[in-house]
Amino acid sequence: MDATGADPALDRLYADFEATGLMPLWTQRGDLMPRRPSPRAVPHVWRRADVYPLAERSGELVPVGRGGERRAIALANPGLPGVPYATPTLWAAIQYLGPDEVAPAHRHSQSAFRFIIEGRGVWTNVDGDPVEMRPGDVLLTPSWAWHEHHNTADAPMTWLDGLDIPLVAQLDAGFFEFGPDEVADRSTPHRSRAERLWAHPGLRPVSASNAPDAPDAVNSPLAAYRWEHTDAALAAQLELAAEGHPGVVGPGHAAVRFSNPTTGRDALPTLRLEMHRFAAGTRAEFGRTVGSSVWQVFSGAGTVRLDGTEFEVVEGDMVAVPSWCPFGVVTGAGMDLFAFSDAPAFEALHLARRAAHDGN
Ligand code: 1HN
Repeated sequence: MDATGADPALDRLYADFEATGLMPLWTQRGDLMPRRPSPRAVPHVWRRADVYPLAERSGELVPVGRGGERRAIALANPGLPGVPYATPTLWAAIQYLGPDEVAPAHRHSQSAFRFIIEGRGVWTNVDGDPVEMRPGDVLLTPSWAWHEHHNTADAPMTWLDGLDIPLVAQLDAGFFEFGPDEVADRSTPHRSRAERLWAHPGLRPVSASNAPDAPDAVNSPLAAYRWEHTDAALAAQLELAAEGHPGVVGPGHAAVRFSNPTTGRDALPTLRLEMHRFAAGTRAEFGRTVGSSVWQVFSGAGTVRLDGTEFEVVEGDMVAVPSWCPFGVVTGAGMDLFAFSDAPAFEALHLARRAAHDGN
């Protein structure tokens, strides 16, 4: 069926469709139902060496406070012009907080986490529980939790923020509320109350009100996942593999998922958070996955392969992997990669799908 016929009656029909707020399927079926995902987002690498100096310049020039709320600079995928989205579902940003600065309290329906690659001295207060931010840690800010950040150090601190902002925007599900202007709690405990209650392997507090089927059990009660635990878990996997025991994802490839201790599921309902360790000389193929992800090199260096193109990456570099894009990692001396993805949302919607290799 030809939509651009020379027939004046047909032209009038199309004009009347438009005037009436209608669009015929036959002129656009291929875009509505591609044979396989054809993302507008492109594979992309943001270099720490480019991004972090710009965050520092922002710190000198742009105040943080009520209104703007956060000095966060989003990774904007070149395939998604005009929006601050790393992928169609994921927001990723570098946030910069100077000495003595405060990012004021607010809450939103979007789920968030922080991943720290360097620096110390910032506490994020989540629903009244001050949580220290240290390198290698993953911190949660579940949907609708109040949160503010304050820097107690005399040096600035920078970290990665991940949120499900684009997904929530597409679903028209966003809510936001300002909190009080005054910092609720400037105390600086090394262990949050959440960790004191929950960070004991395999030990669930008997008092715990959040039963696995309670509505609030979709969010992990553990406010922080500390690097010492992540590192020990990854090291143990590789040691076990060297002793001939199971546990690794594949040869030289250890990984852990940050999970909700009340359910064993993902720590947040829309975001999957993982840390991957690739031993020296590892070649790992992830194949294709429906849904997108963002990766940040925590330590080491290596090569990521995105749809056949190789990019050298070093500590702090960030990578966007679009849906169905073949993805692989090759390491020389070894590399730790933090990853976050929209996988739980796709699994909940029964849209998750994988292909082992580059085939369709
Ligand atoms: C937010 O609340 C944070 O709490 C970071 O640090 C980035 C981007 C958009 C909207 C809210 C944070 C954000 C954000």
